[in-house]
Amino acid sequence: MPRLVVVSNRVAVPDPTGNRAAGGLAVALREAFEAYRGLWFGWSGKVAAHPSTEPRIVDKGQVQYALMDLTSLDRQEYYNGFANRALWPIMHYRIGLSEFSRADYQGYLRVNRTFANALAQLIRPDDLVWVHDYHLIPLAAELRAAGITNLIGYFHHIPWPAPEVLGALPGSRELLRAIMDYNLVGVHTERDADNLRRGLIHDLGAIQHKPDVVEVDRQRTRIKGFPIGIDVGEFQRLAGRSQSNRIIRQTTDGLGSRKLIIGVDRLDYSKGIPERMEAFERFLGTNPDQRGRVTYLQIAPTSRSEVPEYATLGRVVNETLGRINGTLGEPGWVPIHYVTSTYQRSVLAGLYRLAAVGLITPMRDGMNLVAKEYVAAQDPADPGVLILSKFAGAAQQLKAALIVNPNDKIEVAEAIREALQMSQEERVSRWESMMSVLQAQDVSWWAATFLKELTSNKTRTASRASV
Ligand code: GDG
Repeated sequence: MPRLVVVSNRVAVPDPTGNRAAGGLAVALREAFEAYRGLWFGWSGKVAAHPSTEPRIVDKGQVQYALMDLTSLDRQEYYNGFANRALWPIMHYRIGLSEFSRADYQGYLRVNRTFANALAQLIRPDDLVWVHDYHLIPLAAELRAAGITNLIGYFHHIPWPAPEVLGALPGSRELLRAIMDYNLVGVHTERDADNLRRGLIHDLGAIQHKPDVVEVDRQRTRIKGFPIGIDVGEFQRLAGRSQSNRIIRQTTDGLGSRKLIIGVDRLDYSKGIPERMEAFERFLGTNPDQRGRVTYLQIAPTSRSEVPEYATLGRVVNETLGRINGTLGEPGWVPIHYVTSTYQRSVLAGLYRLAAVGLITPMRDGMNLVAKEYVAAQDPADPGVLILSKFAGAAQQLKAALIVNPNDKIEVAEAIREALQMSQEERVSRWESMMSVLQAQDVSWWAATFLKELTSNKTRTASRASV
């Protein structure tokens, strides 16, 4: 069995008590690491004045963690700068928010090169290398330059935009060129895969072979949709026993007979939080009988606070929230509860289950795991209703949700009314249909399918034909 080498911007090392990390990627890779023995390489999250060019190795049973520190300039240019201020907005179709700086781009390339050179020393001939996310697009090209010929896969966790959008970013052709150094590229949806293939054809003159294989300068790569899933059983279990939790009991008592609408998102402009609050305001305006009978809880852990656009978003959310609660609230009833703390997964699962409506309306999202977690956490006999943006990758799978355009506040407001009035029979039928998708394509399926495709002969023979 080959060893699995995972590379991601941040590495989730289990805490000293041995508890397994609960972060998204850690959960997603848990079973893959159990199947393969592995190494997980990436940024420690720490900044040092003179970081070592060799990783710090932490051994935890099946998995070895290889941690690199960054300088504060690296963090500024690579992470806050190019990855989060230039690439993230472009990938989410927000050209106007994208701040390109050549210095940041150079920093991004520099960190990718440093990581590749350090990682190249650790890679063994049969290792399977799996790189994650937009921070590390040039990593394979740098690994190839360092002489690594192993199979290397890349999974892109956020949307891949249409070529006309990506083309607005200086350096986008180089990023596309760097994609070709992977043997397999995974995105969440066929729409994203098609955007990437079209970009390669349009900007690099790639030739398309089979529907999912493209070739540039006699080098081939396969690009496909692999929708990420969740650990369905985990959320069912956590939600099922959540009633004993203090926060869940207090929330239940506080609600009384009121219905709960829930939104859970990192505080990020791609998630459509102010727009969603305004849609809820519209719902209350057009359904005055609902005032005092429904509460919207928005959990929004603060994220990327060193990036100016996120600070601006924080202010916009506070203003929108203040205005709505100020104008529509009453003594004894606050329309929107807004919290920026992070909750334990067990609490989150309990809150999902309490909520009659999951209101998940990103302006763009690669997949959106919250939508899936909300569905998995429901009581099978009396499930809530998912309202889901058509611009979340999850909408391609969860077709039994109420699918909305988050730009259309009237449509979202009407979906809220429809969800609150929906019969139990219809709720159960929609929920069952969504659960069957979640169970068929859960997180183990996702990792296993990607890795199987990466190791398959098909990929091997179709890739790097010229090398
Ligand atoms: C990126 C892509 C893609 C949130 N609040 C708390 C908390 N969370 C957890 C959720 C969920 C995760 O964070 C968020 O995942 P999403 O998928 O919704 O969004 P991103 O963070 O933007 O993730 C996205 C994903 O990568 C995977 O490929 O789906 O499109 O943007 O799991 O539960 N967890 C805890 N407390 C919180 O307060 N414990």
